[in-house]
Amino acid sequence: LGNDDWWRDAVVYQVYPRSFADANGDGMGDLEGVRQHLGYLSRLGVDAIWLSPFYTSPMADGGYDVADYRDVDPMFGSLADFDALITDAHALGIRVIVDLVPNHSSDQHPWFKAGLRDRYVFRDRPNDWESIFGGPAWTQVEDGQWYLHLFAPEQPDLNWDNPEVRAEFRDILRFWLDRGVDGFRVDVAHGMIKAEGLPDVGQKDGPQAEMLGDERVPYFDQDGVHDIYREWRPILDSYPGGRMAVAEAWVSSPERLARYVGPDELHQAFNFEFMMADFHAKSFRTVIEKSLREADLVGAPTTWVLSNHDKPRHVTRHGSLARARAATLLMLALPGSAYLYNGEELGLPEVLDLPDELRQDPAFLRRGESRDGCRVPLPWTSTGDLGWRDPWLPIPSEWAALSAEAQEDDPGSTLNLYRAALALRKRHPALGGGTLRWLDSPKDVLAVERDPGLVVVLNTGEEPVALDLPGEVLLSSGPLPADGTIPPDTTVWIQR
Ligand code: TEU
Repeated sequence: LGNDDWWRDAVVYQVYPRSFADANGDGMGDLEGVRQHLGYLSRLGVDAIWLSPFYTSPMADGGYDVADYRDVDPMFGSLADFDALITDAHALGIRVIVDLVPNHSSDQHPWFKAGLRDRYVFRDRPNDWESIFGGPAWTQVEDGQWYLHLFAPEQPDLNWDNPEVRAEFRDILRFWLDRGVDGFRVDVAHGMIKAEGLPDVGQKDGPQAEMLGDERVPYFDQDGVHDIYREWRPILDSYPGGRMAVAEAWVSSPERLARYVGPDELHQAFNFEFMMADFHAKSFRTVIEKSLREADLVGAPTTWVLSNHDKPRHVTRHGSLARARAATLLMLALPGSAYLYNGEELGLPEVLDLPDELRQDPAFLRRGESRDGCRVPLPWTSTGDLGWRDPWLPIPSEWAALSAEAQEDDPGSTLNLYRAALALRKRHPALGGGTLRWLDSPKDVLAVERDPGLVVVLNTGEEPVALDLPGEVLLSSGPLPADGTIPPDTTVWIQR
């Protein structure tokens, strides 16, 4: 599978297993569905897949509530299905990253059910911490004690001061490494360690999770969390073939993020700045410069993300498919690795009109925010049921036109744009690697030169722009007129 540093410029495709592909026809995606679509992923050109949780789970938070860290939920298949998936993926040169959820388990985990309170955070009295999903972060049990859950009440926080918890996770890492996984996506990687004495936050305006700012809350981004990664790194390094870990850490600055990455800790951290940027040349430039600061600090390229299972899809966030395609071509030309979210290659929008009674996100019940609209199953075929029987969330009928089948042979389709971009990325050393130099450009236009010899231009303005850039257009996110101008909401890759 090539070199140990594969992750530095990899394109990683996030599979949300429940929504990707359903092999057994029960309306939920499964691991066999993923295996059956490896050909599709290989033709798309991704280097790796990241599987969101498929472990035994009551699904109170889409599987981010794990009851058994060493088994597959029957809804998704079996360990044998996992082994078959990894074998076939590796045969196609596709690496496999799994999600690790160390901050909390399910309340159906045997430890919690057996009442092993020293492995969780139990107190006689709650403090003022709020759950990320809304409401207090504490729930009372029969005898009057309270337990901490930064997320849903069904997700009790584990006590990482307990050596048994640490030993268990080292063992879980080895369990999946022994099965051949190439890496881990570490969920809530800035959680786990809470400030000594669990001090009150004290501030009462707005959900605490949005107050990250410069004053860090006492339950996130605590120094002690780095000891855990220093314990994990030698385990990863003891396996051959470049096993890696990427942190999902929502922290306040590139400097704080950089602390998670390095030769003694994790290989990468998601850089969410790009996902939070507006569709405007100036905001993209600001965010790219900020992101490159992180890369400089850690001495390794950063990561880029436009969509995931927690945020509205970028077609909807940026306001149109043309803009989404333009943002994608910008992302795929930046130095570092890119994380794609299943369905973005089809140009799927956020589903905004799901009936309330079908929504399943615990955040919806508690604070009225729902992440279900980006978790609607992927349309595979253009006819009838779009490749699903009774899907767990209804697929809009208009998505027939966006199905993988409908886009397969259409040269202008989003699917074929992603394929062309990823194929070029494999061939062109300036994409994913190399250096970046800003070029002078009119307002509303972003122009960078990527060494060697590639120029990327994005027009976020309302008028076409004429640029005097000699070279051959390698790829464009939308149709280009014959007069040599770049239309609004378009990115082009030009070979100098
Ligand atoms: O997300 C962590 C996290 O901080 C997000 O919940 C974020 O604050 C929220 O989505 C804002 O929209 C991870 C997983 O990605 C998410 O799906 C889980 O629900 C959460 O952890 C708990 O495991």
